[in-house]
Amino acid sequence: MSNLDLVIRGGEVVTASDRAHADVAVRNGKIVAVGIDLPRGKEEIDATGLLVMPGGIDSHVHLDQPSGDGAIMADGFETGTRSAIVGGNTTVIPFALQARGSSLRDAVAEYHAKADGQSYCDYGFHMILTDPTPSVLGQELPALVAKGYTSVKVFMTYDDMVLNDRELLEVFDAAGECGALVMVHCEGYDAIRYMTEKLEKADKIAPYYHAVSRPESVEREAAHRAISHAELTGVPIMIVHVSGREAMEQIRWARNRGLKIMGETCTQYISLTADDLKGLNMDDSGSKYVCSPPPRDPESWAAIWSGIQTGVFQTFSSDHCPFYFEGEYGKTSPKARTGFRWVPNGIPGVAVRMPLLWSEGVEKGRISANEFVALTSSNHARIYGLGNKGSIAPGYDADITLWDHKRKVTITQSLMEHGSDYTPWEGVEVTGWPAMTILRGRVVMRDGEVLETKAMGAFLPRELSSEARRMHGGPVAA
Ligand code: DUC
Ligand code: ZN
Ligand code: ZN
Repeated sequence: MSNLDLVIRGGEVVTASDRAHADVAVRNGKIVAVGIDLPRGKEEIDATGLLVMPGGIDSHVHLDQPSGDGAIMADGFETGTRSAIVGGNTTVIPFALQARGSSLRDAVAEYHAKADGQSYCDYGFHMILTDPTPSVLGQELPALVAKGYTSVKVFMTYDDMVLNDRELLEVFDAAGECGALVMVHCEGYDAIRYMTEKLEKADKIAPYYHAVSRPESVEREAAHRAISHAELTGVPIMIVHVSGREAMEQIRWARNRGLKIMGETCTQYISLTADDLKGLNMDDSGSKYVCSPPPRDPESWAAIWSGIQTGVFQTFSSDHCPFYFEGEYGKTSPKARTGFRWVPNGIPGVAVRMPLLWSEGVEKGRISANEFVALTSSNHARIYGLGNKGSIAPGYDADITLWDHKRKVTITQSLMEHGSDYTPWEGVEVTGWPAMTILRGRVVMRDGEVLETKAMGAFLPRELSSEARRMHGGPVAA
């Protein structure tokens, strides 16, 4: 009797550094061998003609996150993670949001209750910090970091989340003390408010004006401010969802000065434009594309590609932030129809992140397959402290995507398995699609069909960011 649970045979293994025809053997959910002519397993998968890659890790998704203005997210853990595995992902990291006046600990506990038993893939939690009181920064944050919630997001905009400069500095400092990695949403609150009010006075309230209200200069200014605060406190930060040249160049500038700044970009910034927000004749359908920062233009796509190719961006995420288009709580709710200010910010994209990056990146010769793996999996594991994930080698979790790099697919809502009632990429044709998703040695998705594996997804307490520690020239924490 074989002592191997599973052998994936005949495929081409691609990691962030290597590419070779080899078999992969799995026992007890772990990869135990990568080699030629491995012994038979209890289960065998023929991967001939497919690429065998680490399962995608999407370190930026929002599931079941409350929003202040009455909008309700279209995905909880069940549908959001179904959509994730359909897109070739095996781990997601969503956000536990601290509401002002509440404790961070409670936010994390409540989020566990939402996730428990509902997830098709593995998951960790980032925390969103909106109320940095002395006890939150001095006691709750270090205690939670020690328990594996090792990253925290802060916002430079939104009424119910914005932190002022003093607060940002205090969070950076506290994070540096306990080793948390800070993710920063860089858009300037006052500039957006000023623009929004000005546009509203001129009766420019259609969804398109969302993009006009937060131009690249608003993102660039905030990115520069966040970078300066990181320099002052000596703490590494990750600037998330960078949309175009301006903020990208700030990160490049900072890194050239030796500052510890990481960068993330997302699917929408290589594939959507602000013109998509116009919809048909400025009708509400443009709200399907409202997200923050907004998508820009093809010149920005080129700038983002240059940032990807030169290592300014280490991670490529979806920023899956799903809302309904129709109905009472989404993008065309009665309130949202009164002006772009009330359209919920976010779009669903966890299922299309890998196919769109492959199609636009590898297929078009902009990046290698190895870089694809780094951008969609390995770098997320390294930066966010998932030591057992993100590669195909003995000892790693057997989280694997069998990738059909020749398959052409037209993206359509019925393939997405998410809770939203639309996809912003409806009708877009891609080359490259996941044929199978394997979570810790078990097939969870085959040819678009989700197998009955709900509740298999496990919570992942995370280590401190090895990348942040490397950039810091030693431990972030003592
Ligand atoms: N920030 C995000 O990270 N996601 C969606 C909306 C936002 O402002
Ligand atoms: Zn954000
Ligand atoms: Zn986000």
